[in-house]
Amino acid sequence: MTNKLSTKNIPTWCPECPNFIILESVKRALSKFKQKNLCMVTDIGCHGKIFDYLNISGIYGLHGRALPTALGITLGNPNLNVLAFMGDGAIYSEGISHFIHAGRFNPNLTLIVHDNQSFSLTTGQPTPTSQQGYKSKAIPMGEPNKPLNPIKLALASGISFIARTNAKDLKHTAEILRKAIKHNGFSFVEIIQDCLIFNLEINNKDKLMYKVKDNKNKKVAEKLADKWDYNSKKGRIPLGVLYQERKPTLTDKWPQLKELGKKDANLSKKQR
Ligand SMILES: Cc1ncc(C[n+]2csc(CCOP(=O)(O)OP(=O)(O)O)c2C)c(N)n1
Ligand code: SF4
Repeated sequence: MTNKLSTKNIPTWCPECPNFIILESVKRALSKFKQKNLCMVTDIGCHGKIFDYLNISGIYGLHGRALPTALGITLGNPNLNVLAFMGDGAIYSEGISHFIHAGRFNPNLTLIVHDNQSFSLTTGQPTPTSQQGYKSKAIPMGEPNKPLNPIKLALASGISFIARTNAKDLKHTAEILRKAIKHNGFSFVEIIQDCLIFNLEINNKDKLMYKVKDNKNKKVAEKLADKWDYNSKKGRIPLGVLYQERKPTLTDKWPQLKELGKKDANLSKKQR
């Protein structure tokens, strides 16, 4: 799709990498929002290259730190729609504490995780969502630990919008991203993104995937989170809005931020 959200940069992702489809899903989701109110922070990794191909303002962050950077932007201007793009290595390893606290603080921003169960840019080291036994040149004896289930951690951390999609399903990912950005509070979208070069063994789980209706029941969400353990190609993988609740946001909790929001802070008259 060539539109105002595209740049002239030529993508350097591997041919047919599902990151291309994620880029198109994001553009489709963002087409409904005012471009001047959008802002992104990307992490370091293959996913982070999206910074070069998406024509919105932003910062190319430090590895594992895109989320606190996005939170800082939200503090400066609560009226922006801020998106943080991170890899599973970045958020569930280096950035794990930020994930938990973002759930507690509930800032009004969206975290998009490209989960390929591998540190792909740096040639396939295991991340916290890699399956037990995963072998790469970095870990020839195989990963000894079981993977983290980020959906369960998100629920335990109080994240108020939790969704999962399949990168290969452009339309569904765009629809869920739109809902995530509209959500008032912290929204987390985990996108299953096969890497075509590293950790191939866990790829192609499409047959296990099924879509659920938007869910607001915590007990149901806990059951949905348990359906797949990130460790094997067994079980079923629910996609969609796995949990959503309305609870006070960071802005609701701090009167100073509310005031800043009213003033349309940091936007010049021309931009408004
Ligand atoms: C603090 C820090 N640790 C490690 C690195 C090296 N590093 C850069 S990108 C990367 C891998 C990124 O993997 P992931 O976040 O899963 O994204 P992907 O490449 O799979 O999209 C690593 C380990 C770094 N730049 N900074
Ligand atoms: S290494 Fe994997 S994630 Fe990175 S661009 Fe290539 S296929 Fe995509």
